Amino acid sequence: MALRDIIILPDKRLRLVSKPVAKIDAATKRLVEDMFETMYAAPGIGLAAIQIGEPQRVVTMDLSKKKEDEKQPQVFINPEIVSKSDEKSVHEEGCLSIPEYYEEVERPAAVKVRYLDLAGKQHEVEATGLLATCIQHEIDHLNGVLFIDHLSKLKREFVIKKYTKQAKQAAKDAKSAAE
Ligand code: GNR
Ligand code: NI
Repeated sequence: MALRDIIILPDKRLRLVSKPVAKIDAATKRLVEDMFETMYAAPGIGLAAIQIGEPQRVVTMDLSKKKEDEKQPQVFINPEIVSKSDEKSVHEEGCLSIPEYYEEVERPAAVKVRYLDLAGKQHEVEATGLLATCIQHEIDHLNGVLFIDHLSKLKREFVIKKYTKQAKQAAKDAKSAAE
């Protein structure tokens, strides 16, 4: 297993549309292991493969409440939303690729999701609550969409500007430290 770097806004790779997994093999299993290690270390409750720079339709998740509690690792390969409720709900979201920024997002309250597990078996789950929020957030990542895209243009542009400035400053600092 390997801890991987999480890519941060404004990294352009976050806008890629990830490719479906054609064949679940040893490399897929290694990718999933790296994703769990990286997600638990962050810590985060979900991770899309593109957040560690792999444009594949793979999602890991663990919605268990506390550190002491039993782990509940879940893997979603090639997840698809097959239906959405008309009813909406609002949940505060954050993203490991937009660290320390949190905002309320409105999304369908319930979604039916079809996906494959690591054995290649197909499942369908009716997601509500935090699972509904999180799986929609992750499937967005697979399509190059970030939670800030659901906010007003003003908020979104403010956030992008802030992280772009931070990235430029970090590059400058790294350069002067090397001199
Ligand atoms: O750790 C995470 N928490 C979270 C909280 C509310 C809604 C979505 C999330 S997902 C996020 C990790 C992440 O960035 N996944 O892509
Ligand atoms: Ni995210």
